[in-house]
Amino acid sequence: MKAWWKERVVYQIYPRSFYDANDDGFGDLKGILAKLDVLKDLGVGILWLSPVYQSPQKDNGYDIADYCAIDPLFGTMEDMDRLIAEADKRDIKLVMDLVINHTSDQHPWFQQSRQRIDPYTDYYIWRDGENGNNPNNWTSFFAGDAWTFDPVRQQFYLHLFTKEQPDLNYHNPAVLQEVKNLMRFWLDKGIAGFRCDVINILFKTTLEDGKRQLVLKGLEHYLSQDGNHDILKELRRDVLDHYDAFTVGETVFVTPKTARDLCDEDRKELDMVFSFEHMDADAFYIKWFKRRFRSAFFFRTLAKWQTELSWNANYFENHDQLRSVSRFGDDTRYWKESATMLGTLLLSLRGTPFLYQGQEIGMTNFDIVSMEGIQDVESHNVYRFLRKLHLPKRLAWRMIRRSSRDNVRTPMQWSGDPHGGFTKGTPWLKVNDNHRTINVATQRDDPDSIWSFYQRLIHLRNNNTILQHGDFQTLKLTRHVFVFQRRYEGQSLRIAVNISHKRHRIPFAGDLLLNNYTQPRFDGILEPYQAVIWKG
Ligand code: ISL
Repeated sequence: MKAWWKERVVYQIYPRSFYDANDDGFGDLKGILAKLDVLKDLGVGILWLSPVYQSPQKDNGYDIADYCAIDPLFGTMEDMDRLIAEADKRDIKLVMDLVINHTSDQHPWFQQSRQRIDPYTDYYIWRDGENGNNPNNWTSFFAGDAWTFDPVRQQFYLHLFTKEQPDLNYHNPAVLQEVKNLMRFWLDKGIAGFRCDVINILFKTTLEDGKRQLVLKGLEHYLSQDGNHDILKELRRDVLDHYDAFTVGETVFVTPKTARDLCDEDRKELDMVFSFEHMDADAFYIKWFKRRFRSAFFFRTLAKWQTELSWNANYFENHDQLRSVSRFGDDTRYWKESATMLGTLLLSLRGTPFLYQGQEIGMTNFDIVSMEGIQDVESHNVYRFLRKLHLPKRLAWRMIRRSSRDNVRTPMQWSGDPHGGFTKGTPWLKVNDNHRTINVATQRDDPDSIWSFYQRLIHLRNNNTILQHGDFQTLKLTRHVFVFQRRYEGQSLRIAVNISHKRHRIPFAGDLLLNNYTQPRFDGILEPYQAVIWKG
């Protein structure tokens, strides 16, 4: 099936860090509006906005207090309507974040639920504890207990994330009706679909104790349960099928098998899912407190998912992960080469490519120097947890520095001006000092920049049916080199990338369609971090 969402490149916007039009230090909807032409010029066809709904912002909007209102931090509903209309004029589709595993504790549903006001009494997961203890041993994704006692209701409620994010109760059919209504509200406004937050953990089959393990106790009782599949099928049947909408699920701990169960065409649940396995390529070594990138694992995992799923949601970065050029590339000596190599790989895999803001200029991890500079609620929770385990401050900070989501949330670097041209006020999170050299303004003027390379790359993908629809075959996969082929209707393209500092010789050659070095013909030598695409 040739759906529109297979042919376009998605660009994720993290609104609070994108562009600040009113100089209060936070990015906003008017800021996105102001930059639409730049995005159009880059060539992206779908924008995914991280949450802009009304929220106390405990988890930067992933704690929603009103699904049908815009948070004043980001603007008004009028701004949103205008953004939808202006994007549409430019043939750009807008996708919103759908966060329905939990709400904010400030949501009126929760406020009424804690007072046992019907029909909200059972909208959340409430239980008595025994002798003042938690109802079970489950732990939260953000470290610590998954239960908090509410003094008003005199019961515990479940929260798989922060305590300000109570989990909804999908054993109550009224909750799913609410979800359908809010989805229709946005689809009727003209949005084109949803990125569905932690969408495979909605249904808690039982509340029994979880297996004994260090992290995430309880997972087996709520991960990709049958009840979850039923919910997704119902949303598809009753809502999504009535619109030309698409969904991408953020699905934690999926394997190719469980992913297929969620997004195979005949299952009618989600259109595609984000998997996480390739993100394990730089496993954390406690002994050295160092990240080590296993490039062969990275390539092998990508190839495995390419082969095992008919369609993937491909990404190397998002608002929860580290900057890919710092993580999988070399953000100093081969900064430009590795950023463009990763871009080439991402956009030539089979599936819908997702870029995260700043990736197109090679933004790097943050340069924050202490815990005081960190905003991410997860980092603070984990830090507290590590300190409780008596880890010395210096080591705990080192762990946070290497993993904090703030690495990727520093404001977008628009120019070499103060605060990277992101705001004239005080930014909510410090802008990386390297904005003086790494920024959009400089790169858009330079045909040899990462931004200009991405523009050519996106243009190529937007206009090439082989890259959009072709099948995938690995031709060569070593620790440093990945060569694969895409074929469509009797034509094929070959792609080769080198993810190392060394030169490599491979038994291929051809006239190049795209190259992040300068030679017009490929003679089989791959320079450090070189990426090439040729017909063959
Ligand atoms: O971010 C993670 C690790 O650093 C993941 O465990 C993450 O919490 C998980 O992928 C779920 O993420 C999503 O839901 C969270 C929110 O904080 C994230 O920003 C969102 O992407 C709760 O809504």
